[in-house]
Amino acid sequence: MFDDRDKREPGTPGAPLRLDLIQGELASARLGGKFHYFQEIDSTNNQGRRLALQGAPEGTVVIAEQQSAGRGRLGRNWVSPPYSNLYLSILLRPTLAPAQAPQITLMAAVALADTVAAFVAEPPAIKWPNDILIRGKKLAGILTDSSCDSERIEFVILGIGVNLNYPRAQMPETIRQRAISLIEVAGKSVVREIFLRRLIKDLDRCYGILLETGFDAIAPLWQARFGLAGKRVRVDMGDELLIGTAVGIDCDGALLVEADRGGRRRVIAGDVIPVED
Ligand code: BT5
Repeated sequence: MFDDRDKREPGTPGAPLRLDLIQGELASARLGGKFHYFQEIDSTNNQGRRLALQGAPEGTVVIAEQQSAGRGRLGRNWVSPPYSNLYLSILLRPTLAPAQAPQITLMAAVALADTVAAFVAEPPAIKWPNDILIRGKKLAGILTDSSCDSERIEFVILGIGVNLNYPRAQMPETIRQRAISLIEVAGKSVVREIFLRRLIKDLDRCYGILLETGFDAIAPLWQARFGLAGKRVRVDMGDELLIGTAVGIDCDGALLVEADRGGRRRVIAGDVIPVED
């Protein structure tokens, strides 16, 4: 059923991914040594977890043309139409303590923002903890699922969804006002294989920095791309609504907010919404 698609030139909109074009180049890297490719899957993070439990090595990539149950955080959905975007999950087995797991999300946001910046002149912004925005709209999201025991991280599934050749007109109403795709910013379609190769290399570089030098070396890179520094924010923490001014991140990746009610607060988990004054 995919015969016609398979005949399209790689890189043309709607053509299947040609992983053979990039795999050789990634063979020596920590990440991207092996790809598991699916035309459709429930969620690449779910498949990554299944492979991790079977003992797959660090750097294994699961990538799908579409997801039938793409996941965001807190049970939310990731809209995953076929053959236009990237949906991938990378299996990591970092030598980090469980409390350091959030650093993986922040490290990945730096890498993903660097990749995006290589394709468009308009600077991407990181929205804590896991969104990449352009023009204030969501271009990409990161979902990390970790498995830990009390002392160490067993594995992390680092999931990334990024809108590349996804025209606004095709987006469902639920996300059309708040989402964006690189094709709209670049004014032309993006060759997915080139984006993917660059992304894996940027992730490989940033992950190496995190493991070898530590989060102190990632934090300033993150801070430089933090779109909300000094801005008024509302943080929905589920059981509490915090209003104040975003400052940046703490040494462990927690969001720092100067609360209107006084005091500097650390946010470990929550949704950050910019507030118009
Ligand atoms: C995220 O969650 O932003 C994490 C998204 C991670 C998706 C990747 S795809 C590969 C891997 N496999 C998976 O199953 N997931 C990962 P969150 O911050 O909770 O944001 C979810 C919200 O973003 C939704 O409730 C929508 O409002 C919005 N959204 C959904 N699909 C979108 C899309 N394609 N583009 C922009 N926004 C979207």
